[in-house]
Amino acid sequence: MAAPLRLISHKLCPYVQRAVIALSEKGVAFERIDIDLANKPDWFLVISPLAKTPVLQVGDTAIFESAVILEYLEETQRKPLHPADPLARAEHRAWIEFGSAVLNDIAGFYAAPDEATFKAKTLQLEQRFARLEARVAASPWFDGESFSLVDAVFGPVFRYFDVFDEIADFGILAGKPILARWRKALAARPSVQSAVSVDYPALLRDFLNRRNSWLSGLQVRAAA
Ligand SMILES: N[C@@H](CCC(=O)N[C@@H](CS)C(=O)NCC(=O)O)C(=O)O
Repeated sequence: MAAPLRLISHKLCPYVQRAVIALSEKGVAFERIDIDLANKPDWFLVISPLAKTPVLQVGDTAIFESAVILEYLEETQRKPLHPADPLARAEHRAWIEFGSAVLNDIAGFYAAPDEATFKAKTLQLEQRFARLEARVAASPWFDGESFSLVDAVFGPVFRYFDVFDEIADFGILAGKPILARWRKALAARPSVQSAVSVDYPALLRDFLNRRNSWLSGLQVRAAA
């Protein structure tokens, strides 16, 4: 019998979400345990060498780093989410890395302490998405008819913008019709929707408020 899978998670973490989406697309049963990253449990620090979510526990083995978790699931579970062709697969892995770089930029955007840094991060994000717009040629998914791991990575990326858009239009995704279509398709995908709980927007708003960043100030003013 296969070892049971437990995903150590956090309610907002986009890296967790990509693993949850892959598990759900593959129809794999797993137990999700959400922890408080502001108050990490001792048992989590014992199993997680980098003290970050996600961690996939497979029996007694703890696999950390979301990209590694995705590859492990790809190798052990049915319904491939990577292309079969090695070159296409390598390119998908590269765009998964790109997705992680975008997540770092998003963290820089919401944590920017002052207007100058905020504007620089906004521009950087706009340029990243312009690059992505030039690559996404297919429909409805990143590479056409088959939902892939790249789609699993960008579902959580676009989800941030559902909350950012309530604060203001920062112009980051403006004039990018291919990304607009892709974002819409991803938001309607059941695996993407169910990777977070219904309180995700409220939790994200609260998280952003507590950053005390330039964006936090804009959010407070937008809500007033
Ligand atoms: N490269 C890691 C990034 C994971 C990551 O940054 N997780 C965040 C939450 S989304 C975390 O656990 N942060 C806690 C901390 O840094 O203390 C991956 O792909 O799994």
